[in-house]
Amino acid sequence: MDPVIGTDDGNDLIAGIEMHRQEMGKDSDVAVGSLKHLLPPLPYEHAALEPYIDAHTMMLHHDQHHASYVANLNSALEKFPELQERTAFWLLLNLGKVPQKIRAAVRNNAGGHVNHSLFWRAMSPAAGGAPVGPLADAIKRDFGGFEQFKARFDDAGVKLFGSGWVWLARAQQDGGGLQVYTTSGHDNPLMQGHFPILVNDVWEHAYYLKHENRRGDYLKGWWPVVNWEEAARRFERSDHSAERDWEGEGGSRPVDSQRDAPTS
Ligand code: MN3
Repeated sequence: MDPVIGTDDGNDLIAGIEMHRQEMGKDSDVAVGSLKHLLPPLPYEHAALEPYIDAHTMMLHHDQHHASYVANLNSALEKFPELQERTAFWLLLNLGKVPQKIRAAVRNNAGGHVNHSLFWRAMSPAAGGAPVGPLADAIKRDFGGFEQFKARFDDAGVKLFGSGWVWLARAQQDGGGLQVYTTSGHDNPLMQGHFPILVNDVWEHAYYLKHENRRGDYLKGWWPVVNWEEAARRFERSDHSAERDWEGEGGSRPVDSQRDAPTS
């Protein structure tokens, strides 16, 4: 797949790499060792999603769990400089090009990094309500209505055995219909050619402090923090994107490349 990223975010990332290469005065095939995956900052305070998601859960979830996926991804790539400049999304979509020795670690940790990056942005303080516009129309068309969609989403999340994620995703084939389903571990819908629109984390670490074993309560109580503006943006973007355009959708954010870019 073409490694060039077709998004604004990606262009920033590529620009950062190019600046670094120029500064280093090296050929473009020299690996950029300093371009490590970084933990993106939460787009709001830890306590911002209270009372729906408690601050302590958010602190552990972002500052510890997500951070550990980033650290483990960097660690897995340490001896493979040729892979270090790839985005987390690229790695996830090109596991066949990742050496067998680190493939499972890359799948788990690049996936964890990408999915959590999407997840933080899927939520927002003072959010909730219902989607409007083309996404609302598509939800009505494909699920019969917003309430039916939510029931389907909650049901899928409850029924997932073990750790994973529940998604609203859009197929690229078959008319681009919306689907609700789960993935295990940290797999992402893009791995099966579906564009992720909305996601909730149903690993126990996402809800156990507040809801203990009651995953259904967590799922039902999550809707008031859903960022429908972001979901609508992703839905509209999915109308006109090729697979290579999706790489900037998670994992590597502009803040990452800015941090990585040399400060001359
Ligand atoms: Mn999680």
